[in-house]
Amino acid sequence: MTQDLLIEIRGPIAIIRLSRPAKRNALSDSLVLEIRDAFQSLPDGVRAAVLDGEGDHFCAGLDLSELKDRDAGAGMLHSRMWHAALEEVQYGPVPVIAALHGAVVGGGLELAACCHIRVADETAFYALPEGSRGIFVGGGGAVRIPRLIGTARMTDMMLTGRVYNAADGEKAGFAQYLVPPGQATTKAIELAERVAQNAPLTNYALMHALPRIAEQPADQGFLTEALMAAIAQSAPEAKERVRAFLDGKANKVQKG
Ligand code: 1HE
Repeated sequence: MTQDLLIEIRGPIAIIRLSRPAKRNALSDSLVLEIRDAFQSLPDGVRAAVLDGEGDHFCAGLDLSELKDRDAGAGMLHSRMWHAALEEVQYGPVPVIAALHGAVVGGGLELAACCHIRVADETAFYALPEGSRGIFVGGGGAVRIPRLIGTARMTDMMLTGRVYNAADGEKAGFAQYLVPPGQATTKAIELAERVAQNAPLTNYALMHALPRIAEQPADQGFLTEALMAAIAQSAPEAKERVRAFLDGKANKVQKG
């Protein structure tokens, strides 16, 4: 095991940092497994996580130096290993906010896509160089990226090598927040602190039920929604929060 992933626990927030800047945080097999392990073993009190990258770039994608000499069977198992690791991020214990800057490319974009919120600073750029390297996405990107930006945009990126800058990337749907250079992690932590205050069951529903409902036919989705709503509202924490509002003790929604 290497030390290419740094984990800092700040109260209810875990800050998880890709820390291989000399290789632009390229994702070696060992780093992918470290990410899996980190999300599998977050301490109990953690309620939200921030994922960012050290140096000038979030992540340069798959470590291409490990790609050589892999046959078809090994290639399939390698892709499945990525799937298993990134599922731990998407369907792990807490919402994850990605703080993006510089290159968010290839497998780095696949990693960002499995997070629940993406904050990008104005240096961020998005690309899928797999197309020009003669390979394909293998870290869940074929499933997750079209859900962010649409199949047509992803096809164009891979066929033509198109690179989206931060502003166009936000419009296309890569990131929900765009901030000045160097501010992505600060903004992501601020959002994580808000997320950490939610009832855990609400966060669970958003992470685990919402994406499944989105994949279900409408009649099944309505039923799943009703079941999840009933479970969430029956938790003592939900009752306390609703009571606090009715008693005038909770915040009103403020105009945006
Ligand atoms: C790497 C990698 C890497 C950098 N694997 N070593 N991803 C790509 O095709 C993107 C490849 N990388 C780049 O296009 C650029 O490196 C960046 C735009 C990200 C950054 O540029 P720059 O000028 O800051 O850095 P650099 O000089 O290109 O790279 C610095 C070092 O990092 C250099 O090594 P050095 O030993 O010569 O110092 C690079 O070789 C190394 N490096 N990126 C290995 N990706 C689950 S399937 C997913 C499939 C994919 O992700 S394919 C897309 C792979």
